[in-house]
Amino acid sequence: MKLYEFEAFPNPRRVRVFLAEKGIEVDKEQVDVPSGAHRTEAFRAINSDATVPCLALDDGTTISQCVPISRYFEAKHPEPPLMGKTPSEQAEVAMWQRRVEEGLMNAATTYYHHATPGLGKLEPFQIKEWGEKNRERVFATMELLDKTLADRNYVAGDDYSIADITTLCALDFANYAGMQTPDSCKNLKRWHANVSARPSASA
Ligand SMILES: N[C@@H](CCC(=O)N[C@@H](CS)C(=O)NCC(=O)O)C(=O)O
Repeated sequence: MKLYEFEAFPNPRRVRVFLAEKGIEVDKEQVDVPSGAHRTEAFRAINSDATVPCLALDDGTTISQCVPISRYFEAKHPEPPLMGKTPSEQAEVAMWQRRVEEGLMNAATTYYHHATPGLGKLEPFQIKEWGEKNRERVFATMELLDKTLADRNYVAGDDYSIADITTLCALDFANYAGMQTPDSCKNLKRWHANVSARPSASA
C-alpha cells in the first residue's frame, strides 16, 4: 500500500492527521505539486483526477479524495471511531465534514487558486471575482463554526471526528492564504488551540 501525497498542502494533511489519530503507518511518496508532477502521464495513470492525496492498494485499487481514503481506513481500523458510531452520529459527522469541506476548504483553495498567484504557471485560468466571492464564504463559515462551537467541544458534537480534521486543515490553510480567523470568533479560536495541541496535528 502507498499513499501519494505532498507534505506542504492541506488536503494530504487531512489524511495524515486521520492516520495519526488511528496510529496507522503507511508508506508515502511525495508528489511535487508546485512543479506539476501530479499532472504528468505517469501520475495520471495512478490517479486520473491528478490530485493528492491518492491511496494505492496492493490489489491495484486506487482511491483518491480524502473522505473515501479515510472511509477505507475507518472500515479497516474502526478504533478510535472518527466518523461517528451510531447512525445519527455518522450522519451528523458526515454533514459537518461536508459543510466544512465546501465552505472552508474548497472556498479557501478556490480563493487561493483564483484571487492570488496560487500555483503560478499552473494557473492559466483565473477568475479573480470568483476567488473574492469564495473569500466571503470562508468568513461566513468561520462565523457558523464559531456559533456552533459555543456549546460543544468538537465540530460535530461531543467527540473528535473527521469533521474536526477537515476544519483544522482548512482553517490553517485559510490563515496561511491571508484569511485570518477574526478575533471575535472566540469559540473557534478556543477549539483551534485545543485540536492543535493533539499530537496528530503535526502529522
Ligand atoms: N477534494 C479533494 C481535493 C484534492 C486536492 O485538490 N488536492 C490538491 C492539493 S491540496 C491538489 O492535488 N491540487 C492539484 C491542483 O490544483 O492542480 C480531496 O478531498 O482529496
